[in-house]
Order: sequence, then C-alpha cells, then structure tokens
Amino acid sequence: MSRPLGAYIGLGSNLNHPRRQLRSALAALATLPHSRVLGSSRLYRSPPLGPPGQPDYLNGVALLETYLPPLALLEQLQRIEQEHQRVRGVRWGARTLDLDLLLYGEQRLHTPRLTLPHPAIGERPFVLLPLCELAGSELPIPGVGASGALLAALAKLPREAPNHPENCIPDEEDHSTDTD
Ligand code: A4P
Ligand code: MG
Repeated sequence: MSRPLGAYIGLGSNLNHPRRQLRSALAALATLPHSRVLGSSRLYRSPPLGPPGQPDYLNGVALLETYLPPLALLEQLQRIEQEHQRVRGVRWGARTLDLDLLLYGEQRLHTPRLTLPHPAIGERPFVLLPLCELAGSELPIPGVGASGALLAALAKLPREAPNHPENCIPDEEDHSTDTD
C-alpha cells in the first residue's frame, strides 16, 4: 500500500437527535478499514441553508488518515449514511445524517459521483468554522483558497446573510451528558 492521505469529512444532521447521530457517525468512522480518525471538531449549530421550515443543523468535521482511494471512501461514507436511516428526498432537505468528503489530501477531481474538494466548502460557515478549528487557518482548499481566508471573506458579508459565520455557534450541550 502507498502512504496514507488526510481526508476531511463534513458531518451534518438535523433530524432524529442530531447530536446522537453525529456521535454515532464518528464511532462508525473509527471502524473504517485501512483508516483511523486523527481528530474531530466541536459541533456547531446553524439554521438550514436551503429549503426553509427544517430544524437547525448540527455540523462538525473529522480528520481521517486513510489508505482507501477516494471513491472507496465515498462508498463507505454513503454506507454509514444508509445505516443511519438517511432517506434521500428533496435536495438540501432535512436529513438524519449527511457525510461529505470535503478534502482528500490536495487532490482535485471532477466525476459524476465525486467532486474534490467538495464544491460548497467556501460558502459554508458550518464547514469552515469546524475545519479551521481542526486544521488551522492555513489549510489549502485546492483551487479555492486557504481555510482562514475563506472564513474571513464570509465574515465580511452583511450580518443578515444566511451564511454569515455569526449564524453558526458552538453547540453548548456538546460536552454535557444530555444524549440528544
Ligand atoms: N458527491 C459529489 N462530490 C461529493 C463529495 N465531495 N462528498 C455526490 C459527498 N458526496 C459527493 O449527495 C448527492 C451526491 O453528491 C452523492 O450521491 C455523491 O455521489 P447527497 O448527500 O446524496 O445529497 P445532498 O446532501 O442532499 O446534496 P448535496 O448537494 O451534497 O447537499 P450538501 O452539499 O450536502 O448540503 N444547512 C446547514 N446549516 N447545515 C448543513 O449541513 N446541508 C445541506 C446539504 C443543506 N443545508 C445545510 C446543510
Ligand atoms: Mg451530501
């Protein structure tokens, strides 16, 4: 096997006890073959971007060291989503668990099944805040910019913009014994 690569995984949930869903997803990531979890961010709460009338989301990011090639890793992520009763309905609709492959080393890829880096990273504070917490502000997002600069650009949006970083706050209950 060649050397392992660092893959950043975005986790999101807004249905059926999101905190529990994300904890369970992190446990599932820790069991992936040829891989190990090197770290994970705190969880962040934000209103939904996309169709309104859904509950708030909880989001976080995990760093995986993996020998799995990118498509095999995506298949594993989709299997974990299915195991969490993910039902694919409306695009950007409510979900029990969403696992996005944000970055796979510095690889760029454009195929029908997988785009790398994930195309929406630069527009999403609920990805950039946990990503910067985990990886710092100098993490290169190939073709897009550095993590911290992208977050700073969102902070310059009008305060009422849905993707202003102030709409995304660390989850207060994250370290409590509450099991939601
Ligand atoms: N796909 C291509 N590239 C990737 C990648 N890098 N990672 C393909 C994961 N999947 C990738 O995804 C649709 C297809 O994208 C997959 O079959 C895969 O082959 P999906 O998860 O089935 O559908 P989706 O998640 O509804 O669509 P999409 O466009 O991926 O939505 P996002 O980007 O995941 O956004 N608001 C807040 N506050 N927090 C959220 O987490 N999430 C969404 C969903 C909307 N609003 C949100 C949040
Ligand atoms: Mg997705």
